[in-house]
Amino acid sequence: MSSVDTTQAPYAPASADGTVRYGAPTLARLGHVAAELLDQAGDRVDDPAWVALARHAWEDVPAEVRRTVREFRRHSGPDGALVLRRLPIGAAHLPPTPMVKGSVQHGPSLPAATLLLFAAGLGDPAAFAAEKSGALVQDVVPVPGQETVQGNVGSVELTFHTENAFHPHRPDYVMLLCLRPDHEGTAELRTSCARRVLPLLTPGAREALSRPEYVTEAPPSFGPAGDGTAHAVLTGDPDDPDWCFDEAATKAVTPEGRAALAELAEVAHRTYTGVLLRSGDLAVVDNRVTLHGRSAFTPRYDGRDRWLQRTFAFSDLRRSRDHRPGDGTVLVK
Ligand SMILES: O=C(O)CCC(=O)C(=O)O
Ligand SMILES: [Fe+2]
Repeated sequence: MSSVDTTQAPYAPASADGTVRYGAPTLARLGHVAAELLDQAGDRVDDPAWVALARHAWEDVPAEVRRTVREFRRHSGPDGALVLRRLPIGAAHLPPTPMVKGSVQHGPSLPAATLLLFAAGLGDPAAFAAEKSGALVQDVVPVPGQETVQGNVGSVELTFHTENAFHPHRPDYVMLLCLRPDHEGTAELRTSCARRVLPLLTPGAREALSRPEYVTEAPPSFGPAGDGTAHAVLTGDPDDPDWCFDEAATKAVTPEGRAALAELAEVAHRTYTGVLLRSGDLAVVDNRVTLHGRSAFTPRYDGRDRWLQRTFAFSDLRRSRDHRPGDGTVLVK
């Protein structure tokens, strides 16, 4: 007779493609909680009072959804990412896709309410002053003239990265909520998890990646280049390490390190998971163990382009307290 080890039970009712689809009653109750939260909003998404209401409202979210998130926090699974399909975000009533750099969601909306709810489930939301003015809900949209930028304003392939890899208080989770897919429906969010990639690396590469022989530059918006303190790509338990790597910004300072990064990038490109996000799909990336990127796509700048909204969640906000004046949600350095 087989026994069930509940400590190894699936962390979510994920289907074969690693995504979660709740039944209609659960989605309706979740939508009701988000709509009620929206009803209580003031005029700003970033109002600490609304963030507090979202935290309280998380307790009213259906238990099935809270359980998925709780289990994901404990262990983010072999892919280190979660995709919750078709959340109710009022997709029929969306304004045109924004087209400017630095665009953020200032006014409360159903998607913003949904992101703040899930941020509360994962920890607490916060953002960086140097990025999209520190707004908690940021637009990820293609911007005319920025096509080739290695950032979320671009539309060429966005290479694999740990979000804010250069920062000591990078987010634990990156949430990306799709409001509108790209015209052709081909833009895929790509994720590559250390738990999948590391077993495919040579022992020599794993060892080199564990030595502090890499430097990751901050983007210019974060102020003058720092001293480029060397860091390791892999840290923690060698059997299940964290990794920190940005294909476009992390450089090795030794020849062994360069070879290890090349091997890592090659395996990541060969084995990643691609997800086509549709309206209402929420991707949650465990930024400690999973890199993300995006395929190229063709924007039309007609108000119907791809539109994601992004919120970062921190599982222990206290750790960044000295970066957040007044215990607010904005990290200023
Ligand atoms: O556009 C995407 O799917 C991902 C963009 C991204 O990496 C980000 O906004 O952090
Ligand atoms: Fe990113």
